[in-house]
Amino acid sequence: MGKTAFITGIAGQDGAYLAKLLLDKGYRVIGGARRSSHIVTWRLEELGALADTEIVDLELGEMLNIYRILEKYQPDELYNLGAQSFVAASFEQPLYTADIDAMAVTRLLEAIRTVSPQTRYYQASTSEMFGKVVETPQTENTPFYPRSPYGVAKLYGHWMTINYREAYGLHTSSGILFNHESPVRGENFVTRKISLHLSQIKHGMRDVLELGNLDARRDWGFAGDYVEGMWRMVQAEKPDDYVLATGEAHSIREFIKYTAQALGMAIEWRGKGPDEIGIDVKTNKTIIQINPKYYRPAEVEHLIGVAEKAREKLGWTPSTNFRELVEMMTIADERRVVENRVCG
Ligand code: NAP
Ligand code: G4F
Repeated sequence: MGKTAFITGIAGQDGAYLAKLLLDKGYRVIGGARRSSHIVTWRLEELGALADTEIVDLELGEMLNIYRILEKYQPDELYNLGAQSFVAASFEQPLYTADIDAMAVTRLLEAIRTVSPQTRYYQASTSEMFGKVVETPQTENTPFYPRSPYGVAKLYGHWMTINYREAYGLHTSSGILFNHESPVRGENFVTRKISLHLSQIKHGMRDVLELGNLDARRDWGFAGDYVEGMWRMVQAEKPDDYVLATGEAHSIREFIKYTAQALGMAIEWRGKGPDEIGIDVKTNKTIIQINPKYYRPAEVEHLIGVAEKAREKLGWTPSTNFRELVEMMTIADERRVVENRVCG
C-alpha cells in the first residue's frame, strides 16, 4: 500500500503542485479545503490532479475539525500549506492572519501529538520571516526580522514546528521558502498580476496595469521545483529546517521587462516615484502606472536565499531559471486571454 498524505491548502498553488507530485509517486492524497459557496478546483484540474485527490472540508480555525481529520485519516505525512498567504492583506487583517498562519500550526501539532504521532509534518515557512534583512544573502542561520503581520505569524509557526520536534520528538520540518510562482499563482501576487494584465493589455482587454513598489527585489523560483523540496524534507531520516531558493534576485521592473519581451512588447519608463509611468513603445500609450494603494506600510525590499543545505543534504536544486519562469507564466496567461478563459 502506498503512503497517505494530507495537504492543507489543497486549493492553492502549492497544494495543486504537491498533490500532482504525490499522486505520481503513488500516494493516496487527501486535501483540506475551506467550505464555502464553492471550492476552488481549477488549479488541481489544470495540473491533472483533481480526479484522484480526495477533498475534505477543513477550516484551519477549527480545532475539532483538525482533530477529527487527524484521528480519522492518520496520514503518514501532513503538509501544512493552508494560510492567509497574501502579505498585503495581513496588514488589514492581522488577527485573522495570526489565527490561521500562527495558531493553526499549534492546532495541527497538538492534534498530531495527541492522536497521530507517527505523522510526519511539513510547515510552510517563508523568506518573509527575514523581512528587513540583517544579512545578504539569507541562510538557515540568518536572524529573522519580519516586517508584516504575515511574517510575524509565520515566525511563530516556524518556532512551534521546531519546538514540537525538540519537545516531543515528532518528525516536524520547516521549509523556509523564497517566493515561488507558476501559471497557477493567485492573481493578486505581483508576478501573475503582471503576466495576466500585460497579456490583457496586448489583446485590447485592459488599458493599464497598476502597481506599487517597482524596485523591490525577490528571489523567484518555480513552484513545481519547490514542492519537490518539501517532499524531500519529509523523507529525510531526521527532521530539520531548510531554505529553498534560486540564489538570484530580480526587481519587479525586470519581471515586467521580460514579460513584455515574451509578449513581443517593449516598455519605456518615464518619471519618478509615484509619477513613474511605463509606455508601450509601439503604441505610445501609457500602460503602467503607480497606484500608491499598492505600497505597503512596511516593505521587504530585497530577498535572496542560499539553498546550499538543501542541495547538500537533500540533493535539491531548482530546475527553472528566472527567464524560463517568466516565459512559462506569460505564455500560459496569453493563451488564457486569447481563449477567453478565466483562471483565478
Ligand atoms: P495560496 O495559493 O494562497 O494557498 C493557500 C491555501 O490556503 C488556499 O487554498 C486557501 O484557501 C487556504 N486557506 C486559507 N485560509 C484557510 C483557512 N482558514 N482554512 C483552510 N484553508 C485555508 O498559497 P501558496 O502560494 O500555495 O503557498 C502555500 C503555503 O506556502 C502558504 O502557507 C504560504 O504562506 C507559504 N509560502 C508561499 C510562498 C510562495 O511564494 N508561494 C513562499 C513561502 C511560503 P482558498 O483557496 O479557499 O482561499
Ligand atoms: O507578489 P507579492 O505580493 O509577494 P510577497 O509579498 O513577496 O509574498 C509572497 O512571497 C512570500 C515569500 O517571501 C510568501 F511567504 C507569501 O505568502 C507570498 O507568496 O509582492 C512581491 C513584491 C512586494 O515587494 C510588493 O510590494 O512586489 C511588490 N509589489 C509592487 N506592486 C506588488 C505590487 N505586490 C503586489 N501583490 N501587487 C502589486 O501591485
